[in-house]
Amino acid sequence: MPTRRGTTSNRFIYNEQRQFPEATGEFSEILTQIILAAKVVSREVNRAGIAGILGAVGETNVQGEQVQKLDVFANRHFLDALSDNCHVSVIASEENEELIHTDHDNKHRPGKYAVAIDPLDGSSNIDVNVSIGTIFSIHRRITDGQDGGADDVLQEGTRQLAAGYVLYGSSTMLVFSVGRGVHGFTLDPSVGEFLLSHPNIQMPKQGSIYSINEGNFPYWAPEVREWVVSLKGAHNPAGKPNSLRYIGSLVADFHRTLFKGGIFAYPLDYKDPKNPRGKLRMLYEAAPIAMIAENAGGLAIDGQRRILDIKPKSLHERTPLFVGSEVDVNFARSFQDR
Ligand code: AHM
Ligand code: MG
Repeated sequence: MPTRRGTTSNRFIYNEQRQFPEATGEFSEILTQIILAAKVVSREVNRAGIAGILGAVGETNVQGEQVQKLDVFANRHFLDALSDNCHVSVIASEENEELIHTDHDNKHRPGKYAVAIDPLDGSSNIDVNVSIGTIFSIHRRITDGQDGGADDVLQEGTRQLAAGYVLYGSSTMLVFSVGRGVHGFTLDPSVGEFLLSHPNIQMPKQGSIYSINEGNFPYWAPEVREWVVSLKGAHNPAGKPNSLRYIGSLVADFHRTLFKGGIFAYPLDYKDPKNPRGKLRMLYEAAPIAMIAENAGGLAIDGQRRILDIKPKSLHERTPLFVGSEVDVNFARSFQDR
């Protein structure tokens, strides 16, 4: 597989596809559509910094256009891009309560794939110019017949064909895996392409950074509190107080963890009436991030169980998540077993 830096994401996907002579190109087309929408969303996220000039959300801006919320904009663009492609049958989006059926005009040729997507994650950071992201996951359909159904997305994470995210940060980056390695591409706005910048990403086996919303400390179970306290002392894998870094955007916090090692966690806030089952969603947050983590040599658990082994029961199911370097995730797990 060519991993020459500077290869465009589309060329890379095409080269990957050529490894499978039976591939029809349909799956590659879905990835290409996601990438196209990501470029449009990236442009809009960058423009949002001058929102004051362009007009406030809900108003008409100086060009006479209605100003949309960025998450609504992103949802529309990703859904359009995926529906424009007759290979996707159903989509689960964080922005839509119900499953979306894309196939209604394509009854003669039902799509073979199901997509779960969080079009713009990190909602608390959208309006303040802090990094946000898109997370996606692709499954092969398992239901028969013309229309897809919820079962097509409600599959274990181990069955994901591809997963990835786009980070809208100081640069826009695309990181994805189709099962063989994890690769990172950086958007070069001058040519409008994602270029391979980080081939075969490997997460460090161990780090010394933890990332968690520690304001939730009073809501955590005793073993989670004990674990976090130990990270501030010397009795942990790093043998010294770990550094705390928390942005509050899963994509950004995970991206740092992927490169620098350590752990990101959103535990069960079992005493919090807002999030009694954890905050993050299995289908379009935890499972795709877990696939990237594992394919880069890391781990992802819900405290005890491997995230990728869990079969979700509903579209917006929530889960606790501990993801990161192997040593650090196993250290967190050891507290659950006490
Ligand atoms: P969102 O889907 O409403 O944006 O919520 C998900 C985000 C994640 O990106 C992030 O890890 C987490 O919520 C932060 O939550 P909190 O603000 O409770 O720390
Ligand atoms: Mg989200």
